[in-house]
Amino acid sequence: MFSIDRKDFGPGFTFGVATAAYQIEGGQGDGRGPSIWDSFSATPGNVHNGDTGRNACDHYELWPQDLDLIRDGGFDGYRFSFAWPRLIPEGTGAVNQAGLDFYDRLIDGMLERGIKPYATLYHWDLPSTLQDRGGWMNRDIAGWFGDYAALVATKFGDRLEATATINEPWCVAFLSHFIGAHAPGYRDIRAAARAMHHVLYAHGTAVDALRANGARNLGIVLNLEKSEPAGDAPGDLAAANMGDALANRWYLGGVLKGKYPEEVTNWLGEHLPSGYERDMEVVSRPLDWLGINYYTRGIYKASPAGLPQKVDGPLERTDIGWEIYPKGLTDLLVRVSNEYTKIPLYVTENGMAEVEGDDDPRRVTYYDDHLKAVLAAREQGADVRGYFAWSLLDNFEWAEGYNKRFGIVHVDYQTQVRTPKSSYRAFQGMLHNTR
Ligand code: IFM
Repeated sequence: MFSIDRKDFGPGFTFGVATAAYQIEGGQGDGRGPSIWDSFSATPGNVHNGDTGRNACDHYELWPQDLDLIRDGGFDGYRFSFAWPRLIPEGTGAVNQAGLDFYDRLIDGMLERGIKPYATLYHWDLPSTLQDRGGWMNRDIAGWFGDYAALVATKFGDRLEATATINEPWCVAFLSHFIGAHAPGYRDIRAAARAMHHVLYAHGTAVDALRANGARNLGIVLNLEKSEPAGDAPGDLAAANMGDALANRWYLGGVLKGKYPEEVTNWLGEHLPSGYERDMEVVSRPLDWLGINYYTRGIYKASPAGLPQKVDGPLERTDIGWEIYPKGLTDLLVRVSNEYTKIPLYVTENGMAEVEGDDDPRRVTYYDDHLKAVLAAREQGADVRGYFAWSLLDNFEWAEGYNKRFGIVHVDYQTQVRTPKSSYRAFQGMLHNTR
């Protein structure tokens, strides 16, 4: 059980769970087009055990029982993502009616159960045909993404509580085009520089398209880390500063102030799209809320290669190796509130990977401590309006395949049987009958 109570958060605070389309849906036979994660995961060596999202949690068929779990847990909201290739199989042009029908059923199913739909347009499953045209490296993606956003706004906007454009642009750009760990798996500074700008230019373009077509309550979801130096050496301090600029300030500064950090523009230099400055007004379109995904901190030391190097810290870790550091969440929420924006903040993801099992006491403690960290941030003036646990279900954890489990509900991937874990029961105990 948690040590805190729903009442501690006051009336109107939203509790929810989060998932993403490619990680849970399966359902590839309805005319959905291929995505970059289908080809990336089919390429030997990219994903643990050769796992793919082909079947995942079969949420495409089993969504009614998944929504029942959300309702029965007492959650107010469900943060889900639309699969772009399910709605527009080639990325642009023809729309897939079966895809529209699926999200109609899903959204209506939420509303019938009293669950508020929090949508994300892009959680990493780019239509493969758009990758063939350069994907996030091609400036035209802003227009392609804007058209897709307009479709979502037109078909579903009146039923959505809130809509985010992009989930975790750092992952879309840097992790996928510079580090190469996620689809499309590039390791190239020019590819990264272009993706880093175009993902935010596409975000702003989508905000315009969503608003023009009647969607309301618009935001973006950033994954932020608490960047800290390994020691007091000037090199470590500089490394932590650059780590912070790359992970946090590029996105916070771009979206909320229309300005990228100079350390990063200097480093990227000629690789950035020329004239990117002219796009910054679009990049920084006013938003209604900001989503923050928080998992851990980053500890940096100077590296001879020039770029900051992450090192392991001494704290207890989750099953994926990330340090458990609730204070980092408080610090980040307060920092964003003090330095960047007064729009409402939401913790749109927080959670931990844990070894398989239905009894997950470490996860109960993790959630309890991070919920207390949210309360501490609110006491220090951060306007945090909601908290979404990652994730409702064990699911396809990208390059880790099905090996890492983040769910508050266990999934047996052979039978697709769902079993609530102790952490689900802890939320249920706190939330039940209070919606
Ligand atoms: O599973 C991911 C999710 O898709 C994005 N945020 C982090 C989670 C855990 O790695």
